[in-house]
Amino acid sequence: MLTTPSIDIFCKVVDNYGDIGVCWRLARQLAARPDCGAVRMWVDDLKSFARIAPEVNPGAESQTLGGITLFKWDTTLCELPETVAPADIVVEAFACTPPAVYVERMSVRQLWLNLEYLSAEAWVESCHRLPSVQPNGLRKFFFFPGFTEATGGLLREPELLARRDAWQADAQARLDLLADLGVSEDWLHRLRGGARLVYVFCYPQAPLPALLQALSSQQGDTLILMAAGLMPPEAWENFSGAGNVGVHEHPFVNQARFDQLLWGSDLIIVRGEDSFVRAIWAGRPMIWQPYLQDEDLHLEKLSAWLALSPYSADIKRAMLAWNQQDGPQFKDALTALLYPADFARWQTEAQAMSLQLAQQQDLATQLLTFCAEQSQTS
Ligand code: TRH
Repeated sequence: MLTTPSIDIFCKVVDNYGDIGVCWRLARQLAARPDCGAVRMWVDDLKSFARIAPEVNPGAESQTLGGITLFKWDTTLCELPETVAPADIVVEAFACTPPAVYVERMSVRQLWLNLEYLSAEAWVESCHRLPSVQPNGLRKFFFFPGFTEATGGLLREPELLARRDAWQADAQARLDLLADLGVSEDWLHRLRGGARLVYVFCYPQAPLPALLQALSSQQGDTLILMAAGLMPPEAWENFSGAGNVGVHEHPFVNQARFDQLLWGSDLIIVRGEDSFVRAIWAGRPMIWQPYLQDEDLHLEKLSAWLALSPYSADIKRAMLAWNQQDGPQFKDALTALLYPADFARWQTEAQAMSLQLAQQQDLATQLLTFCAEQSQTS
């Protein structure tokens, strides 16, 4: 029986910030638990990591952050100090495979999990928890996050929704955060007066001009907030709206602040995996753009999730148009959804989804429970 197991998490940053974003949240959630032992992380790209966690020193070979030991993972390295013994639980994120020298030191004593990408596709349920026998005879288990009882659930800290609710009830906290990120006094004034705040975290293929047109056709002001450098400047340059839409680019913030930016927005546009889940927890109207894949596989991912989501057909149509880069269709769909009664329905459906998914056990808890069960049977 495993009591307070130690945990090693391996992460290779393939692209963007989602790989490290997911691993960092998981590591912190595990390290904060009383039923968990020491947590170590091995990450190959500390520069990307430092953008979402400024406390990370990209030049250090090893460092300790909030009780978590972080090692720079040089993937060409063929040796490990003799003192490095594998932890009780070994999590490789997204099939990144720990270094061969580390795997050689593993035995049946270790529980080895491959934490997979998030998908709502039906096949995930049948693959979750499946073992795959490795060349050295060890078993590696697939661990799939997901939206249904038969999956590993979603990353969610204890009391997250209560913290979100308290923050959303505090109008000044939002204004202080925005002021801190350089939003102008003019826009702070407009937000105080009820201007809409839209957070945009998208891939460059998204039909941004259609978003700008839909928002500028509305009565009232809208401020779009997005991380600096995310879109090329041309994305905004040719837009001459009615003067009621502004764009503010903010410097990258840590994940706690990123969450608050989503909590404080009226409409959230997200992408990939981690920001997607955080937008769900924000409980506000959202549009998701899955990571683009060949042969439009991302559209299958989107459809699978939409089929599970409580959203009405018009909201689904808007999300599909955003992902198919269909500007005219997206503009019409969003414009219709911004009518007060329709937007109120969108708010209700978003709120219901976050409450419903929060009934599931969170991923970190499910992962530890699975490992405890496995250690009893092996
Ligand atoms: O950056 P992404 O596009 O990452 C993607 C996806 O994870 C995708 O599934 C994966 O296959 C691909 O990478 C390789 O989007 P995602 O998943 O939303 O991750 C972004 C992370 O960055 C998330 O943890 C939030 C964080 N973030 C901040 O902490 N501060 C910021 O200022 C911003 C803009 C993001």
